[in-house]
Amino acid sequence: MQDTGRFDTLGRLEDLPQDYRDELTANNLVPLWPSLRAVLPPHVPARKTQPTHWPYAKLRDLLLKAGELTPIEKAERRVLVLANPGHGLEKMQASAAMYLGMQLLLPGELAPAHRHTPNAIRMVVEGEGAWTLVNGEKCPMSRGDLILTPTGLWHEHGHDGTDPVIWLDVLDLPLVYYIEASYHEEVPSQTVVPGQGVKAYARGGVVPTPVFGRSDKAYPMLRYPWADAKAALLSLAEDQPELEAVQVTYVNPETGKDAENILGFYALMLRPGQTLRLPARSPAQVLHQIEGSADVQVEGSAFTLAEADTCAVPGYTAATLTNRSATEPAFIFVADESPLHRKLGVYENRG
Ligand code: GTQ
Repeated sequence: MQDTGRFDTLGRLEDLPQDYRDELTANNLVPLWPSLRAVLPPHVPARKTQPTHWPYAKLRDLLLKAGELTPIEKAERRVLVLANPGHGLEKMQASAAMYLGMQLLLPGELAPAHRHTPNAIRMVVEGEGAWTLVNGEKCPMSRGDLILTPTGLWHEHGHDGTDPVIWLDVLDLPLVYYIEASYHEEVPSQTVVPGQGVKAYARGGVVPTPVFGRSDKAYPMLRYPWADAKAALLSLAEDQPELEAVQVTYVNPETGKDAENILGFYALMLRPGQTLRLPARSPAQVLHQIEGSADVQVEGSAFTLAEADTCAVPGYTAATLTNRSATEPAFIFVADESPLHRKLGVYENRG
């Protein structure tokens, strides 16, 4: 046998005498070698995140039922969490760093003001007349709108309309909780202040000139209307007919960087009939169908995203998306862990 200098079979815990193991335990010590391959597996990380599909039709039924069963005063946030079974449902994780919740607000209800260390966004799924007040900025909620509630900003949700409003919450809660930095604070209410990022940054390519000093807002734009993101995708697709991945990134218009620090947010358009293979990259992703319908293939799993359906794609895994319509584009909201992976220096694109 050739000596490669590698050790193929490492010792097991059971190979050690019981009294030695007991003494290690009594001294809060653990031998590394029985667990070395588990924590540093060869080539591909161990992932608990499983490809998971949450069809909206069922989720909507159960969420409306929660509206009957639990008044807002007993919930504060009336949310059903989209939990990835690979992590264990009780962990309330969609992936290692992402939390997903579907939230219901009924006409006249108020989800009171608070702020917390995890960053959040809302992707509006259904209904009109609700709003989120973020550090005093009133953000109306319409289908497909993206609203930021970044770390430390006060936010509350209200509803002046006549029908239920439902939105998807995406938070980096699992990560912030894991690093033992997750907490919240309450405030009785906020006052509405003038100045809306969506107006100040209304057009791509031009930003307000700081003649008398720059805005001191770390998050100058809080609401990204779907009408604008959709128009950007349609004109990008028209301008660049050869472009394979017609995708835009939601950015901070002052810095051009990701809209939030930990998770990334994107809108993707599939051309009529298009099949797009998303490369295997280290961050996990979440896909939410805004308009149209798409077939998704991930490793051994396949599902069809109908409108408002959501799914999770593990990291280091390619996904193939097919627009089910031959005549209409399909639009997908994507959330991923790229900003986190890039900042930590572990981002990889394996093609
Ligand atoms: O709307 O502020 O899904 O604080 C989880 C935690 C929503 C919210 C969630 C929250 C919120």
